[in-house]
Amino acid sequence: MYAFIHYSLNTYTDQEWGFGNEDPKLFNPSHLDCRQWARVCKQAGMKGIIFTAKHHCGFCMWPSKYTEYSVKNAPWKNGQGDVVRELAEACKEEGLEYAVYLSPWDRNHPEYGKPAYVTYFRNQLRELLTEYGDMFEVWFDGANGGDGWYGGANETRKIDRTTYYEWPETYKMIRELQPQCLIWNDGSDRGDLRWVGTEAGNIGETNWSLLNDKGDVPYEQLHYGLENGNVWCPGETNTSIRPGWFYHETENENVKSLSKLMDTYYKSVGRNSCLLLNFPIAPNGRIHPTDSLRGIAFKKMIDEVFKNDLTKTALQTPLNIPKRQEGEDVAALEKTWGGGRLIDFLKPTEFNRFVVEEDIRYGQRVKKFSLEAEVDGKWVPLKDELVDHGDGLTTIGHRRIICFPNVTATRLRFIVTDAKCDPIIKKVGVYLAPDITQDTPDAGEKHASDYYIFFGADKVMFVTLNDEANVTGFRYLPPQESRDGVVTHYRISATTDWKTWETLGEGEFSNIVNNPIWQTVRCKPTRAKVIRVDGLRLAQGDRMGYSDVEVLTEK
Ligand code: FUL
Repeated sequence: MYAFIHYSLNTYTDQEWGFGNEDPKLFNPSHLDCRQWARVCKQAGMKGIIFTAKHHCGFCMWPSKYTEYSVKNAPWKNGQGDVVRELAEACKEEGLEYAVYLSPWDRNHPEYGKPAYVTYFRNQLRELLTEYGDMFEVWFDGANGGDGWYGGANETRKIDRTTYYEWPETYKMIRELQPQCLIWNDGSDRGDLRWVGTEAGNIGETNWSLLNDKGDVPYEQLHYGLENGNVWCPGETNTSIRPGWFYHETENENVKSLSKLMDTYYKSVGRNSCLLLNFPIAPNGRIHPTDSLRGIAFKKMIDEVFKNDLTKTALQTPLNIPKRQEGEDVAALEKTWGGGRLIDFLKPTEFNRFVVEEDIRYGQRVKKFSLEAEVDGKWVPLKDELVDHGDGLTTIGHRRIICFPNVTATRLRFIVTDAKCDPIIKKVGVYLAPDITQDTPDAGEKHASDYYIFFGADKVMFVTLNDEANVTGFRYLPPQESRDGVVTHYRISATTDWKTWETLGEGEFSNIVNNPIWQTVRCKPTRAKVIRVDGLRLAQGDRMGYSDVEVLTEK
């Protein structure tokens, strides 16, 4: 597990994607404290931090010599500050690793879309790679919504993701300057690890750490890997502790609950991937207390679940000893347990978690396994309760955690039933996770619609209020199942008489495709009986859709 930190001008404009024309003067935190970030992340069990040195708006959190759009033109520390440096130092002090997110899409830069920008981007990356010590990873986000400020041009610039950034050149520079640094890239050129196709915090229960080195990577491959891929490219599950990546005061009640975070843990770390958990920074320059307390409670709960390995006092018998294969380290093989184990607890024992690890120095081999508990003399098959289909007992890799309801059994039988070649199991563990008794409920990401909603055309939705009211905003929850009908660009207007319409807002729901959460548009109080939503652009399809809407009114 390692942490993401999202912090930029967006923090001060309540946005998820800045347009590139936001004023650097907005950056003036009263209590910016990177040591607080590092302390919180460490106590939350994170081994390192990846920081948004530059997000899509182009504002640099370090005083890059290649642009004026940076902290050097902000009032914070009279333009003398450098957030990247403060964080790199804080990480060192806390014994954490440090890394940066550098957005290739730059909505501020006048040359974006032209070759000159690629040189600029590489120069910035060189600064980051050479002036701040070792980085464990560099994150190149692939998002690109096209439009932006671009130095005042205010236009849409499309790039060819496969050629524009000239990634091979950039990779070469990274390998030379920091050979240990991992490259994360959801663009066309394969990085060292992969996005998992969603920002919701889960990867496929079947999860191969392989991809092919060439070609497009569709959602299925991002999420499940590729069984017979030819390069090692493990998944990194990224998600935020709040609905959004940046801080929004309106989400203070929506910090993920402990149960939700544990679910995320099982569906990421427990499925052979790393977990990259985001903590947004609040406008004062610190992690909000709700987020830090929740993060720390999360780590405590993980420790609690895995405190007592019940196999320690059990008798274990190997069920299949692997045959030696040419080129394999015999000493290592002899320490392994082969294709299965019989675990005898010697007395009825209660448990609900099974952990198994392959020695991935020898690759990922296991395709399928079974798990049975001996209850009252009968073998009962167990299955992963976190999967919707099948038993979920497919692939292992670095670590697999299987969750099931409490069972009391004397023996447990784990058998590899299908593998690419002889399995090399490094470790198994059995645990009894406590119930989560004190938990804050996930504060209502669902909202019951109580409006009369109808469509005037494929991309025009009307929301009728029961009574005329002073409307102060509108909220939209996009379809959750697919990108079909997801509104990316909107216009919202209101009327009391179906004749005169007042525009309440027009703009973009940024990052709505990858992170389909509630979107909020605020407006000055406006008398209304009917709200009209125009889906000016959809992510996919021709008819706009929604999961839910909410009209905010003056109390
Ligand atoms: C996405 C970006 O567009 C979001 O703003 C965020 O940075 C997330 C981690 O990646 O693709």
